Amino acid sequence: RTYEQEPRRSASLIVNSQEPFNAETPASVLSSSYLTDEDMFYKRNHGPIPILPDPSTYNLIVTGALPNPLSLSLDFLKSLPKYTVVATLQCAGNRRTEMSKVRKVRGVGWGAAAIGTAAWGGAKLSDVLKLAGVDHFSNVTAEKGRHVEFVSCDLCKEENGGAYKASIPLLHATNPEADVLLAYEMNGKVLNRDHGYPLRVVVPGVIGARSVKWIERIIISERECQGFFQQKDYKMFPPRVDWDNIDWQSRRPLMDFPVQSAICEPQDGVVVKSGDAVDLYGYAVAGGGRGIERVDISVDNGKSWMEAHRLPKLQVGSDGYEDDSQRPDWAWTLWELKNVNVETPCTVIVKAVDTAANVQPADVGDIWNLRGVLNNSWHKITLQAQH
Ligand code: MTE
Ligand code: MO
Repeated sequence: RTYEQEPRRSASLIVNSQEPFNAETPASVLSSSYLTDEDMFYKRNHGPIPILPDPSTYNLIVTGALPNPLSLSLDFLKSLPKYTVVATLQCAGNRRTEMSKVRKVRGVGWGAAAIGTAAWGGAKLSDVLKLAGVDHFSNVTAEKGRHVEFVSCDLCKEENGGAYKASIPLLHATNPEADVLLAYEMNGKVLNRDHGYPLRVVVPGVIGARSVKWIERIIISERECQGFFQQKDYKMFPPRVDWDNIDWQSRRPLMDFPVQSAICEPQDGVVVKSGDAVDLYGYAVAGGGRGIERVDISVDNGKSWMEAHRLPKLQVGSDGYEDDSQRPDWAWTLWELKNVNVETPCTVIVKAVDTAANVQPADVGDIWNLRGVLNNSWHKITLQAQH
């Protein structure tokens, strides 16, 4: 298949690669609304966008090591209890370009906007697996089942022309509180082609690579997915490992993303008169359902710190949690710090602390890895002096 029937896209996206289409949101758009508009949401692809048959003929196959294999129509999936989960999706390659400045890494370059937050609507994967006979809370488990593999239908060169696929552990998939969705809606609208129409997986708190779009098949298996993206990509290596001495099997596939934050406004490199006040805006997010405890800002390259104001989170639709304090934190915190006097030129830094007291590393060099994944080092911009 070729790239002749790609969907129409907003001209305001920042395109990092045309074929496959990889594009991110202008940073100032990210911090301007809690939910990211579908058209402006980052798009991360490994092949052409598939063209799906009539939705009335679509069937999701649930098969493998489980008591009752299923074939489910879209109408049936929509008849199951519907949950709306506000969750941030973040590519493991977010902020890769900064890491490449230390030493070149391999992969599509991304600024700080390979991330976005949407209200995802759909059925819970745990409900579907229960129908297939696998229940998190009883002794009915899949025979030899340890992993849940998601198989798509987009064809990628990394899979030698085969479909994109990934897996998550069975215990994660069957846990209703992990809120893993089979989503058919994004921000209250029918999921569009770029984001997985008619059905995609959303694994909240986990790197975007496991949230498989255009899903066709779910396979319960003894082993984790053996595909390229699970085994030979999206793993983190120490800085000493390079392409000539890499042993992919020595590391596990990435799951939860680490605590992250970025300054979305002002833009890096803008001119500000010394002594003037600036307004700073950005996001902070933690993986694994953890929230953001604190956002620290420095305008003197880390000599002193101020605390940013964390904006209230948005909750839309029903995610099934009656009590706010019980709800896992799957979505980012937008923050602002207004009226900050700056002596230019200066370096502005943001770093966040999550609810488990995890902090971001100061130096990108310490976490350098050859694939340029999980760059969550302190995010910095410079403000130039006026001449
Ligand atoms: N699913 C399929 N079928 N094909 C893909 O290329 N890319 C993954 C994931 N799911 C991908 C996929 C990656 S790496 C990311 S970060 C997210 O989708 C991006 O989702 P988005 O394009 O909806 O933002
Ligand atoms: Mo990704």
